[in-house]
Amino acid sequence: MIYQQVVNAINESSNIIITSHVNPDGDNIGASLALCQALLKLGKDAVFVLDDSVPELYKFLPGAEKVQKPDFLQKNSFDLLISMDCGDLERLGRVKDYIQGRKLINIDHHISNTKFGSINLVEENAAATAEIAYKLIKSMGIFIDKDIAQCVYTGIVTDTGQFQYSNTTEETHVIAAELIIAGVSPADIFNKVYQNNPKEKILLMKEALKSLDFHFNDKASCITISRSQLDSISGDELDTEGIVNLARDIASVEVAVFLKEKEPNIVKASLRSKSRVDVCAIAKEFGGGGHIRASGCTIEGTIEQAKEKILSVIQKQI
Ligand SMILES: [Mn+2]
Repeated sequence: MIYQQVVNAINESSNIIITSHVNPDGDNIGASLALCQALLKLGKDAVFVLDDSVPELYKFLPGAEKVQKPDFLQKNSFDLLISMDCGDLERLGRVKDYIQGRKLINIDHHISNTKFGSINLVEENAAATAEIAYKLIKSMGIFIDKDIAQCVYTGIVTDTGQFQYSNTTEETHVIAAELIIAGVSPADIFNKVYQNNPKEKILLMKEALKSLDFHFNDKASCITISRSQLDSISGDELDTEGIVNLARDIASVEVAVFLKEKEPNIVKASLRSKSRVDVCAIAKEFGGGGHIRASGCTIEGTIEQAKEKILSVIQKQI
């Protein structure tokens, strides 16, 4: 069985690198930190290497202060890489440069996963990669302490939209209950993750909402934000997670898009749907991917051009 293959590969290795995708979120940070701590308990030399910064929001998670940048791989030897929550090699950023000829375990739940590992533990029906990490840690007989439990719980809560989305199953809730038994305080996690926004994030939402418009009999909605709007609110790269949900959570809307101008002529699109449209298929048309109800891609052109391109693909599906 695939879990046993992963366990065997871990048992045969001593210096293990855990890595994950750029533009991190609660699930990839939570799942990676959980597995990293479990492997440390197993006596492995395990390090989480990420080609990005841990978002401020998730710095409370145990182990977040020990995350290393890819230059760590230049200076240190390792015998196994484990990629968490990453659908394709490109999203590993500069870590990709270090995988040639290495044993690589790919643990993920994205439907668009390209199975790039030497071992692929990909469960498309898992609500979060943190769920898979939890099952793996349990199968290795490692005690799930409060620290590990907090990381897993945060991954599950964020990737299920606080247990709202259709990926939320009976198993998700059973695992969540086990994590509470292990010491997690749901109120504490929700407070830290959802009631702790920097003021700038809400100001950014206010600015972005000015652009909200509707298409195809109000079944699609779109929010955009330009580079200059972003820069006018903060010099730092602001967290834009959650903005697309403002466009989605409207009665008539089935598909919502959020377009962010990353740099001139590079637009990052986030897509959400409620119950019918496969937004992973839409993202794939632009070289992106993700899940059926949540996906993303990058489109070349101005915001206006990107909007026109993506709306024309949405029109065919809606
Ligand atoms: Mn995930």
